[in-house]
Amino acid sequence: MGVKIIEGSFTDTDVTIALVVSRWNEFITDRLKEGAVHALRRHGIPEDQITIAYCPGAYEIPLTAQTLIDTDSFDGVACLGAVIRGATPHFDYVCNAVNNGINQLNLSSGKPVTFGVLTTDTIEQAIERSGTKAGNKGEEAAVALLEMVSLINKIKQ
Ligand code: INI
Repeated sequence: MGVKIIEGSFTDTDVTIALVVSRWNEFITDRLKEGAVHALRRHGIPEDQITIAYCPGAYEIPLTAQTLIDTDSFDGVACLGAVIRGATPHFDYVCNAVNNGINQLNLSSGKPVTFGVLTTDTIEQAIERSGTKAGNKGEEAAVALLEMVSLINKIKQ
């Protein structure tokens, strides 16, 4: 009798995925979206199983994601946004709201909602994390979502 291990795989292509993409700092969030779609395609997810919902800013991401989840049409949601620090505390309020909102939604809905929201001090840091020297956080959020969808399904089986 061995240890029973449950882990997600990346081979299940029969999944429906939603991406929430905020338009603020669109130069960055468009790259996150491209990274996410590219990763899903490379994992064999057909395009007609991917839905993209655009919202104004990162603050609006949690409600958009919650509304998508409530339709029961998606196995999980990847949230993509970019909050870049300015001269006022606004940054902290937006970061707290999007972080708390996504965190709560994960737990209350029981469906995976992944966090591909950049929270950076500078535009350069955001560029580095959206497809240049520090990878692409949109891609990471999409791959983490596939793993989580598979893991949650396996645990429930
Ligand atoms: N929204 C972002 O997604 N990123 C930002 O950097 C940002 N800044 O810096 O203000 C931002 N603000 C808008 C916010 O998300 C809401 O859309 C707005 O407050 C209306 O509710």
